[in-house]
Amino acid sequence: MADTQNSRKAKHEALLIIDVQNDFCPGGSLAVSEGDMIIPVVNAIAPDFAIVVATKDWHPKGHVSFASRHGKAPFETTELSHGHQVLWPEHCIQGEPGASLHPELDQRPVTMVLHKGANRELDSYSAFLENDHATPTGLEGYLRTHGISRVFICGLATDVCVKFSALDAVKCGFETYLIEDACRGVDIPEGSVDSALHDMTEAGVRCIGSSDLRHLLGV
Ligand code: VGL
Ligand code: ZN
Repeated sequence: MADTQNSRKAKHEALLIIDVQNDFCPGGSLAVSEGDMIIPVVNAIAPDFAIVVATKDWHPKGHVSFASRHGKAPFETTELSHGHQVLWPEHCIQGEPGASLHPELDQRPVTMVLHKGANRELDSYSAFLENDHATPTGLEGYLRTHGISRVFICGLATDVCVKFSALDAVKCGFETYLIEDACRGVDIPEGSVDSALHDMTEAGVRCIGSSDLRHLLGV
């Protein structure tokens, strides 16, 4: 393990672990294929960072993103006042087991847990801004307070919350890296993961593998 007292930790870099929750892992209500396979990778890299944020999708019952609320089927879409909304199976309901971080995720290196999507009428894919693209979660301020200039992103799902978090990280001015082998996607419709990787790269996100990390961090 790298989390011995004298191991060096990256000081100006933060790790964002997006939504590694039971509902997004096999057996969960919105399971991402192989979602749990990223957990050993995340556990291995997190101790290299002094600042580690774990986000949780955290919806009240009857959330606006739930297909059941609209009498529609999961993965259909609807228009809301602030834009287009994909409708999901009910997932990550506040306080329920599906919303817990996966039990195999090592929470010891985590310095902040951020709950998002708690507004019943507004979804929040990004860890930085809710889906009105205006309401901040406070994460930018937390990272700036700690002198962070580079963020490394991993978690679930590549084509939803990971993608929007990475795009907003770039917009906030952070040098932004996606750790590809520490992410998995929903991929509905098929091809969504590839197009998400394309969009992120276009926006300036650097896609790396976990084996590149220690060299980049200089730890
Ligand atoms: C997510 C769909 C709905 C995610 C959250 O964490 O990627 N996906 N809510
Ligand atoms: Zn959600």
